[in-house]
Amino acid sequence: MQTINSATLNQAQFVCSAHTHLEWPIDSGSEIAVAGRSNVGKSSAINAITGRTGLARTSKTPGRTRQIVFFDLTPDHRLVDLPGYGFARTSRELQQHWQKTINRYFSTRQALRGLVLPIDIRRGLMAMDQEMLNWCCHHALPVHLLLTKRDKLSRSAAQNTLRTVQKQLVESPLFSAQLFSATKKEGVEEARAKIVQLLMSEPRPVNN
Ligand SMILES: Nc1nc2c(ncn2[C@@H]2O[C@H](COP(=O)(O)OP(=O)(O)OP(=O)(O)O)[C@@H](O)[C@H]2O)c(=O)[nH]1
Ligand SMILES: [Mg+2]
Repeated sequence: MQTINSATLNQAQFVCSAHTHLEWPIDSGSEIAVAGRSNVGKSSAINAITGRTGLARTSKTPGRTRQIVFFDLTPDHRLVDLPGYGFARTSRELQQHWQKTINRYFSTRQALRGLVLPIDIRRGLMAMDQEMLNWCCHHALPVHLLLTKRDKLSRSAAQNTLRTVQKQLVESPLFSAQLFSATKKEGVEEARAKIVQLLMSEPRPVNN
C-alpha cells in the first residue's frame, strides 16, 4: 500500500454518495469515518482537514448529510462522511434505514481503521456519543474525538472541557481527544496527523 502523509489529505476527491450498501466502493485499502451527532460540524471538519472548502456539504440545518459520502485520498485510502445521529425530525422510516445501514457499515467494513467523532464543545459527551464509544471499545475500533466549535468558548473553558472529556473516556489506548475549530482552522494539523496514523494502522478483525 502507498505511504501517505498529512499532505495526502489535500488530495481528497468526492467518489460517491451512497444510499445503500450496494453503492459503497469496494472494501479494500483503508478508510476513516467521521461520525457524530447531527450538526456538530462533521462536514465542516472534513473540509478543514482536507483544506478543501465545499468538499463536504455543510449546513445550518441539522440532518444535512443524509447519505454515506466517500472521498478518495489515494486509490487505497478514503475518508467517509456519515449522516449525523440523533436528528429527531427525520422520518421514522429513514431513521430505521440509517440505523441499519450504519450498523452494517460499522460491523462489516474491513477497510474501516478508525472513527473521528466530533462533539460540540458546549455540550460535551452526550448519551449517544457514549453509546458509540462503548460500541467502538467493544469492537476494538480506535476513536479520535474532536471537540468542535472551540471558538465558541474561551481558551480556559475549552481546556477544562477537554480535561473533563479525557477523564470520561475509558482508559483505553484506543481513544484520544483534542480541541478543534473548523472556523478558526484550529487543531487541523493535530487531526491530520492522527488520521494519517489511523489510515496506516493494521485492520481489525471483522465478521462478514
Ligand atoms: N463557530 C463554529 N461553527 C462551526 C464550526 N464547525 C461547524 N460549524 C457550523 O455548524 C453548523 C453545522 O456544520 P456541519 O459541518 O454542516 O455539521 P454536520 O455535523 O456535518 O451536520 P449534519 O450533516 O447535518 O449532521 C454550520 O452552520 C457550520 O458553519 C466551528 O468550528 N465553529
Ligand atoms: Mg454533514
